[in-house]
Amino acid sequence: MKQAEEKSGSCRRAAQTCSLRQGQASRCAPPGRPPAATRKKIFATIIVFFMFAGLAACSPGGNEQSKAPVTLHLFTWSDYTEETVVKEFERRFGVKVVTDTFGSNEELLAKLQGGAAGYDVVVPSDYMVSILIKQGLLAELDHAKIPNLAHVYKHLKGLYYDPQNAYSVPYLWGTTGIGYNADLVKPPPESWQALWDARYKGKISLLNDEREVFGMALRAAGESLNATQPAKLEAAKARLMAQKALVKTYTSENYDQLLVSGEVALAHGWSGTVLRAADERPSIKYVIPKEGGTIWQDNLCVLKSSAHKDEAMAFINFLLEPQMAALITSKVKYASASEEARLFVPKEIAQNPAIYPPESVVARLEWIKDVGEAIKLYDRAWTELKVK
Ligand code: N2P
Repeated sequence: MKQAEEKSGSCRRAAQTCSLRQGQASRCAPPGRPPAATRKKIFATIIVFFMFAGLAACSPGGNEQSKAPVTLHLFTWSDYTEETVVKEFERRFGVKVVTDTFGSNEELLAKLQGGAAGYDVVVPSDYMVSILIKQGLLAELDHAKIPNLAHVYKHLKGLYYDPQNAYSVPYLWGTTGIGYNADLVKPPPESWQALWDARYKGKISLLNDEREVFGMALRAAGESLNATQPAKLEAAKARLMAQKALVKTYTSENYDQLLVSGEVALAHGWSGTVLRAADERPSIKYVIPKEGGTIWQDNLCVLKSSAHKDEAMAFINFLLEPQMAALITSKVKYASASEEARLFVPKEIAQNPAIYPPESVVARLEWIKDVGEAIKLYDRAWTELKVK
């Protein structure tokens, strides 16, 4: 991307230089040169030549201008894209972006394993990056093409799931907690136990996400959300089964609207989505229960099967441009991995502890990890929970 930008910068510079030279040439033609009219023709030819060469260099495919314009397919979380940023990328690079969305990491994985063809850029969370790497689905990144990686917070790079960031670039991060309507829920919830409070029967939603839901039930019982012992998972399942009669719906995609409309009083959900609901209805609040919950980071990755890896990396680099990253964070209300971006977001966001939680809160949180073979226990328990 940087390359393309440099190209477009030099295109502008080339055009300026050409016109400057043209002016100088006609003013200071030394004796013995061809007559003015001929010189003009030569200059015109040179200028036209450079204009075409410049246009070719400015096109995203560089010297491949004869090919049809590239379309990049982005597969990302719902409500995760800021349209103006995508439009700006399309304008600047002449690449079209088509976006498709998913609601959970498992949905992303299932689609990719099912052979979903044609996606270029995907946005898995931490533990899913390690699974996709293991499955050989991700392309190695060329860091020279993603210079904006330099703006990413040091402590968000090199995490357990991709220690060299060879396959993933940190994008947005956040937490999982409870969104609640303070007009309906009194006193304000402090514990995950609020999601088992029979007074809110039929007014509770949970994420439609097996690791998040089991993680929540495990943390509520003081366990790690990465527990692998069958007895612990059985116990978590029993608690979730008992809770089921209170749950209106398992959804990761419209609980903000359910909170706003008042159909739901308590929603197990992700920080930014709840905060967006709070913008629409100020009685909506976000809390991370005292037992702690998930901290997660979503990442930009290129699929090994992508036919447009250069454009994909250009896009990733673009999303990490501090001003672009700031626009995204301002809209989606998830913290940008870019340290620079925080300088460009409004103060109410940069200093909002629900978006950028302080160290003391982060200390209570846990990352979801790839549990290896134990995922089969989770899958089975989740299926049982959803069908019964
Ligand atoms: C919001 C997506 C949040 C991503 N729609 C959670 N990893």
